[in-house]
Amino acid sequence: MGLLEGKKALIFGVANEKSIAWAIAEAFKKEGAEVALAYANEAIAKRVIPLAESIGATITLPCDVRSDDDIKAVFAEIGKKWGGLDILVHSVAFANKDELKGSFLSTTREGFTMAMDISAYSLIALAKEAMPLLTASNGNVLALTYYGAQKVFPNYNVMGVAKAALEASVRYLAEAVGQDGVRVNAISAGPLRTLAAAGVGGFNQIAGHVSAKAPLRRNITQEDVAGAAVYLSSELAKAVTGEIHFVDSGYNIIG
Ligand code: KAL
Repeated sequence: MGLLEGKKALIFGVANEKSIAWAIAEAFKKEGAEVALAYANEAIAKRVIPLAESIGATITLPCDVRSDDDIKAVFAEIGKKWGGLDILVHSVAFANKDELKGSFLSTTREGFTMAMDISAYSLIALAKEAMPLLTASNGNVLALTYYGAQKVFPNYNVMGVAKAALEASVRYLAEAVGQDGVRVNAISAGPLRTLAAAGVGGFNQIAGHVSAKAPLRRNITQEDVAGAAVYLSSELAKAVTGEIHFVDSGYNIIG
């Protein structure tokens, strides 16, 4: 028996086969869950739909998380097809490339608003629409974050502020939905070479520092994150909520 046998999981944020969300989808499937994928736009659909088919995920839905109408449509469809939901995964973030270099002082109002909307507010918007489906099964919500929410890293800039808002939102949401039996947690993953990391400066230096200084003296893999995602979404973690759980080779404990 898998740890997620019979559970239904909706995952936002698969962009390609290197996505953390994709490793989570594969691990969930392996543990017996049924998986649906929501994708951001048509360009991404071309990659996501074949991936979905490869794990027998029959539900793939378009969703721009900036649109309340898109979000409503996704959960209406999940309600119609599944009648409930056990697991919601939020693995979505975006900031304009211009904001991810140079001085944080240059952050623009537009760039700040965009990063906050897509990377932090969207968790609240998704959770709100998912709640009627999640309550029936004591479901759970899982978000992805990065240590740049808590400490300053070069180039992470406005995304660090957005992740700080996301982490605080995890705690406030956990309090808001706990009385309905729903849990909310985040995984703070170490540096991973995903599409989001591509073309942004400073990644190699940060990854090099982790492999030199982290207690485990290595970088993590997408599968390392997926393992923690399975645990947090399973009955094993039924008393765990409002947590930011580091999967980072222990890097965050080093001073
Ligand atoms: C300090 C680190 C080095 C990298 C710095 C910034 C990373 C920001 C993450 C953010 C999500 C990246 C973007 O939004 C890129 C975007 O401007 C252009 N890319 C895209 O549009 C692609 C096609 C799509 C798929 O990407 C998105 N986001 O939709 C942080 C490193 C060490 C850890 C990382 C990468 C953390 C993280 O938050 O991803």
